[in-house]
Amino acid sequence: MNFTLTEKILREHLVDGHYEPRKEIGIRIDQTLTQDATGTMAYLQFESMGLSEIETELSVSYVDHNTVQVGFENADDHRYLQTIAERYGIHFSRPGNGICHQVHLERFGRPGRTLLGSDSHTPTCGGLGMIAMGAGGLDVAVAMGGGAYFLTCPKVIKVNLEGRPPDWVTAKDVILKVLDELTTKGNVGCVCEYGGEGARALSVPERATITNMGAETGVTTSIFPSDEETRKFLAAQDREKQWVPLEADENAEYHRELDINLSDLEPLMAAPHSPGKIVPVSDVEGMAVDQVMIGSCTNSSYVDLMTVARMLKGRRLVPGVTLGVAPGSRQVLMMIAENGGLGDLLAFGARILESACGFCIGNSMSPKTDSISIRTSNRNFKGRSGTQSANVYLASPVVAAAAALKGEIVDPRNLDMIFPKVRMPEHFKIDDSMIIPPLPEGKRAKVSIYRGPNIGEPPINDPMPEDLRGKITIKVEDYVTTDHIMPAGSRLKYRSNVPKYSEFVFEPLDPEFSRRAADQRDRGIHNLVAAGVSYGQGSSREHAALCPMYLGVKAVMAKSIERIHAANLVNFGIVPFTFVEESDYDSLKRDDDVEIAGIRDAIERGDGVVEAFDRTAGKRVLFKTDLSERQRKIAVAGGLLPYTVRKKR
Ligand code: MIC
Ligand code: SF4
Repeated sequence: MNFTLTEKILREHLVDGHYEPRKEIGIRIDQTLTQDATGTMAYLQFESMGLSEIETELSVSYVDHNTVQVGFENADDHRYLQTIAERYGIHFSRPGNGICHQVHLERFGRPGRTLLGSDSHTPTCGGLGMIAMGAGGLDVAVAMGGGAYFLTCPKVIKVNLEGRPPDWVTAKDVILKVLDELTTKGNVGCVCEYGGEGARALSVPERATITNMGAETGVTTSIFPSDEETRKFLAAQDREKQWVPLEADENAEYHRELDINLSDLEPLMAAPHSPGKIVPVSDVEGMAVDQVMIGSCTNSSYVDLMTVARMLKGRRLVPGVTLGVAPGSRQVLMMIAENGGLGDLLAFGARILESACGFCIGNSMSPKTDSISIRTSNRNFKGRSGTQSANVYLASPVVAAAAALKGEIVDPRNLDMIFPKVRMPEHFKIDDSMIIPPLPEGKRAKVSIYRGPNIGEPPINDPMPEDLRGKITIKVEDYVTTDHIMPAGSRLKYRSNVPKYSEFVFEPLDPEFSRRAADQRDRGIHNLVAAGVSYGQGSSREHAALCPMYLGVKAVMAKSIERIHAANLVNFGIVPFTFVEESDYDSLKRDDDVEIAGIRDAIERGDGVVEAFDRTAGKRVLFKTDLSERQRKIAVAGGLLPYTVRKKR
């Protein structure tokens, strides 16, 4: 047989179903990761399901998102997570140890294994030749308890990388080029598999930049072969024994092939307000910048930061610009501290931030009104930086450093400077003292779990009603992201408190939504959301389904819905409908009364097409539900939690 690398690993992990195009399969998950902003809810749900043991080879709980700790909430969550880890045999990466994806790549990711993480950038570890996927916290909780993870057999896109990138062109430009080709829509259910001589020449951290930001195309994951470079990286992390060679069969067939010649690439940027709005840096040269932020799980490796340090060494920051640098992990920070890179950054005028998500999630370093901010992160959705009027451009560390040097956007090829070629070290500094290993089994039961006042019980939904009688409570446009549905930034600290966090559902689009929805819910009216294409892009945050569920949302009616978000909707008992005729989107108006008689039966039967009646417009509208049998049962039960809990009884 001629298998793609993706198919090989998935087949090896198959525990449910048959590997056939477009069919749902269940796979065994070897490793899980959670981060604090999604993890608290994931573990609360783990507890609610009555799961008592971790059944994975390895599960790690990271604290990297909510580390600002204004008020007691974050610290309470951290303590809850630490005691949960002790109780259930989970590794605990303490705050300060780094961003989950960077640390997982350094210390835990293994070629050929499967990883499920409650964060959409979990595919970062695809750079090590593993199938690494993002999912909602509830799916991760189930996987931790030994349950299968369900996905549709993916369509595999082969990305052939040929040639070598010229000086000043980096891995970030490769993924920006891929985004330019694939765009941010239409890739649901696909996996990008990289290969070719150009791919072989990239180091693992460079590959990880590419697989990380592959998330922005909407693919399920991205993967590189496990080869000599993978062995080198694992050896440099003292983990050579975990290396296995892995690649696709020579005659494997792909859904689509994309050829990129790295020698032809130039420095690129993603312009406001989408990671898919790609422009050559040379097109925007000369634009004054206010802020430069270097870090995030996309570009905060040792090589990234040392390259920046070399560029800035001996120079001074211009007065009109702020520069922030957040090393991706404590390993990176300690190494640049020891070799003088950190001193060079400080001398230049950089503000050194904690090894955490920080600015990327908008909970610190928000730029000024109407500013231009150049960032090395992966998302520039409007308002994500914490400043609604800011214009965020995404770029490589060298483009960002060039902007910090000049106070304006410059194509780094035009700098009067030799490209500082920094190589990946042969040995990284290994110090895992900020990762607390699991307690011995005999000691776990005695651990008492800390629950501060910020930790609430996860709400459990009612089963789906027989008939749906609702109102279009909000109608939104195309490309609504989870940042629009459930804002993070200053609202992040309420992640463990669903009633409070629910007050901010759709806040950036319609601050009155939450009040209106709660009021309708209390009057027995079902809330409905009408949406355009790619609804739920971006993060894996299940709160974008959980909080609407709490407000009584029963269905989302969209032109298309992104993979992780659609799965999260089902997991919380909200039906993800898509229009049979997209033009019907235009006829639905806010506040229309919409009925779906016999919705429960229709979902149970799985006819695929459901008829709704818009009473206000006096019009019938047809919707599709592309749910597997398992998902239909979950939706009817009101979500995965009631489904699992009732099944157990
Ligand atoms: C993000 O980058 O948007 C986040 C914050 O990491 C999210 C997770 C979350 O919302 O907690 C993600 O990417 O899944
Ligand atoms: Fe953290 Fe940003 Fe990466 Fe999300 S994208 S995990 S917020 S660094």
